[in-house]
Amino acid sequence: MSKQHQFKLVLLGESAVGKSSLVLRFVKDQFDDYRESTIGAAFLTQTVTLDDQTTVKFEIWDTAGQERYKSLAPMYYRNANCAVVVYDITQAASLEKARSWIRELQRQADPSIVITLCGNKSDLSARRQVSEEEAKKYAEEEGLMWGETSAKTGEGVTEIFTAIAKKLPLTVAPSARGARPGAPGRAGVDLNRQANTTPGQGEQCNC
Ligand SMILES: Nc1nc2c(ncn2[C@@H]2O[C@H](COP(=O)(O)OP(=O)(O)O)[C@@H](O)[C@H]2O)c(=O)[nH]1
Ligand SMILES: [Mg+2]
Repeated sequence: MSKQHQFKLVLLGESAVGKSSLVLRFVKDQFDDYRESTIGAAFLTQTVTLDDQTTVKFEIWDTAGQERYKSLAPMYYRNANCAVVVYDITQAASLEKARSWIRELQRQADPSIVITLCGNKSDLSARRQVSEEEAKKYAEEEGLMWGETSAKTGEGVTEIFTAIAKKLPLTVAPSARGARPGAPGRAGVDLNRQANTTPGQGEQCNC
């Protein structure tokens, strides 16, 4: 009997590191040089096949990196099973921003969240400011998964999402995952509930 597992995944990271492009590559195998920036957040799904019996469906929340949307992020990561924190290998400052997102996740997200650090724009290695060694070492110290991708060429994209799918605990009943009844939202609203009900209704994607 085949099993489909479902996980919530949130993308975080500085603006313009390529979060939306990564999702577009992963979900539609497309790339667009002139994308409009994400407003608020966008929701998409994609399924990864691990073997004949096992598929993992990701419910992907692509957040906007701009500071003015930062206060919305907890709503997306609060009940996420996994987070992909993206930096741009040609912008050292974007790794600093990624570290700050990771610290926030370690403090505020569910302790079981699987965090992946993703260095995007690997096709621009001639302009590289962040070495593989530096990022990998940091990820190892923090117990994170790490990989480099290019949303432009597609390099590493399927691999990183497949690695996440393999890392997620497939033995837990899907219904027991994600939902944390009674966990109060920081703003006094039941944000879990909102995040659970939004998909399907106002699916928003500006791909
Ligand atoms: N060369 C290159 N450009 C990329 C890559 N990923 C994204 N971009 C470009 O970087 C800019 C920002 O991408 P976007 O996906 O909107 O970033 P977001 O703000 O993090 O969602 C756009 O001009 C993209 O075309 C990549 O892997 N390689
Ligand atoms: Mg975006």
